[in-house]
Amino acid sequence: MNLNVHGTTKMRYFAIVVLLTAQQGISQKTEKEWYEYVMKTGEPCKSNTCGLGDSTCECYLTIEHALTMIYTEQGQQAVHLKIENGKAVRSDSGKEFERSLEETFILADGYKSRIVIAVNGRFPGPTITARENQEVIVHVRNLMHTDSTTIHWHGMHQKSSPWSDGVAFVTQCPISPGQSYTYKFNAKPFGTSFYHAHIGDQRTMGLYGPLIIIPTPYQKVVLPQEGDKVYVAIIQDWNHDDDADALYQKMLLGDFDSSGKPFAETKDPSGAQYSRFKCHSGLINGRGRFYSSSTIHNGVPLERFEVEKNEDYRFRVISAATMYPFRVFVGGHRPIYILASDGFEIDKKEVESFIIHPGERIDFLLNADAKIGTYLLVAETLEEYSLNEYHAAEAIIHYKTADIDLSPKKVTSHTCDSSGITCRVFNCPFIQYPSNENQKCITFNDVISIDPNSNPDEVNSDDVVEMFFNFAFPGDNGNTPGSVNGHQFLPPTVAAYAQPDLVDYNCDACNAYTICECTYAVTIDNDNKDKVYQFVITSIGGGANWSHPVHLHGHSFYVMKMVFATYDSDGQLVPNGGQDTIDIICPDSNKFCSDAKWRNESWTNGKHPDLNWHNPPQKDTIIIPTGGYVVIRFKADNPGVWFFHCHIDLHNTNGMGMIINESPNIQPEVPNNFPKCNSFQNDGKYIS
Ligand SMILES: *[C@@H]1O[C@H](CO)[C@@H](O)[C@H](O)[C@H]1NC(C)=O
Ligand SMILES: *[C@@H]1O[C@H](CO)[C@@H](O)[C@H](O)[C@H]1NC(C)=O
Ligand SMILES: [Cu+2]
Repeated sequence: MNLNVHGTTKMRYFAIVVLLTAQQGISQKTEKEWYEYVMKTGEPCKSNTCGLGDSTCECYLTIEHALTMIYTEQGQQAVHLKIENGKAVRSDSGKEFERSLEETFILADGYKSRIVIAVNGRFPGPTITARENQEVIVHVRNLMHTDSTTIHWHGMHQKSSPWSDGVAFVTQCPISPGQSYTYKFNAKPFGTSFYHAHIGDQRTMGLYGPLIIIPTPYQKVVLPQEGDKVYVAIIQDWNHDDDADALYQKMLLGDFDSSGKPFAETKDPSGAQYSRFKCHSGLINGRGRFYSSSTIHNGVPLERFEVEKNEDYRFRVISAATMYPFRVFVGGHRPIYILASDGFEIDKKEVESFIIHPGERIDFLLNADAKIGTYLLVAETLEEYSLNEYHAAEAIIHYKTADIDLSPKKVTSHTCDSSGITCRVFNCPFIQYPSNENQKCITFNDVISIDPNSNPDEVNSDDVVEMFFNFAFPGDNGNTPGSVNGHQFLPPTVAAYAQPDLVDYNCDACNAYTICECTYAVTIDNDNKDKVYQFVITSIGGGANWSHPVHLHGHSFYVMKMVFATYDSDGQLVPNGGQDTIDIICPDSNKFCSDAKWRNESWTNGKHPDLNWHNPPQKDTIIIPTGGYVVIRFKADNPGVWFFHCHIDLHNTNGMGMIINESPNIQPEVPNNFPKCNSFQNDGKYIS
């Protein structure tokens, strides 16, 4: 270019160069540079997005394998870490690291170097914080070598974007190794949510992270919602030994020690069973301590929450667990106050502790009113196990002005004596603790919604469609797969939403008397009337004995009623005391309960006489207590193909899930060029 000929050209050129320079570092980065940039900073989203007044929230997630207890510095040999006095130090020289660096280490429970899936080099993944109604854009890059992946945005309704729900083979094809995919969805509803892998058992490997949606400023909500008085604690049950597929095999076949002795399965305090998945330790925000006995731990540095005396804090607790429910309490602090569940605000409830099941989120308020010092936030599994073990996730709550104890002793739970205050425990999967324990269960029947987005009138209709779904392990000896109404879920081999014609939904071979494997789907709202649906979700019959946290995609539902089995005064399940002998009939003699009905015919079509119409709470994941049932309602106003499944990862992969195909005639078209997957088989023939 001859810059001397036209002065104006030169000026314009100059202006463009200045503009480019000013924006360098923000909008001029290539996609690859953005992925690298957010890995370095630890903040997953572009800095000029996600704020108040921004219309979008744009983030980058890199998924790759990583090892725990290893530190790698650019251009240097990797260093193995060991634990000393509540710190992670170099195992060769014992040298300590700066705290800010130590905080980025992937430690898990410090037991040995075990493989995990990291997001942006972190475990768990970084928190994405968006604002209600923002368009969330998340670029996901899969750098794992052998595994494909997808990410589900747990709690988001995905209205008008059902293909962005992230369920492998239901709403999309998996993202293959080396490939990237961009999710786009509206941030709704507000509250505490999370993102996690939705293929196989990858969540078990650590592919999860918090997703927080801040309400718009005009919403009437309980504060704080953001800032330095809000903390996030994401919980997981941790196993040392293996990767997710090995854990699945062990659930099926048994888990044996080197002498050939099988590990015992554990039970909850009521006698309900858990499947074979050994919880070696619990993690909060990726950190936990391994207890080699009931009192001796290995001192792994825990997540730290700093508090100031007499200030109130909101803790957003998320369960990313694979299997176990956790009972959460704060040492030295009682009561705590429940503020929200699954993102929905509820009337403040005073409790000693609460129970959180896989897939649930519970916000609580802590008043930091104890003597200044170091305390523990504790989440103990509900398991009953041998006296010389302890399965709990812990994090430090530290009063800023106090000296810190980096390796505090285990905290035993509060005493619940009859002279003092009975311990109120929120969200038990059973109706009562043994009567001598002085602990009282508060359930979702006792909760009042105060969420500004709740409107139970929308499900108060005389024209209700009622359906029964039994989540259980029914079957004959040797063949008792996880199933819904006796259907073990067979995932499609294509992206079902985008390629409905290539999915074999035929379940004709299944009936009330058989257990079978097929792609179980039920169509709702076929005539596009936004009808009200009432689901009666049960865990009854011969395949009961486990409680299941059931999650519905695409909706939040109103919890109209939770009904439990029969328990004796010691809080033990009574044999044959399930609701299939009380409110419900299973017509099949096998007790598969795939075709359940109300015993009292006048209850059919949504006429259960005892539903909760007093501001029922809204949720998207609810525990179905063994032998019991839960009645939920929602309005079918969100066309899409929604997965409906047990949120225990290993139960889900075993087949305890199904598809709700909502308003198929008006489902929105996928975007142009939406990735489709080809099956190697077409019309029953292999393509060659
Ligand atoms: C369920 O538990 C009861 C009582 O503990 C037991 O008798 C029954 O065999 C169990 N059923 C299954 C399917 O494990
Ligand atoms: C059936 O339910 C109705 C409505 O709750 C009740 O009035 C009636 O007594 C019940 N019938 C029986 C046989 O329990
Ligand atoms: Cu389950």
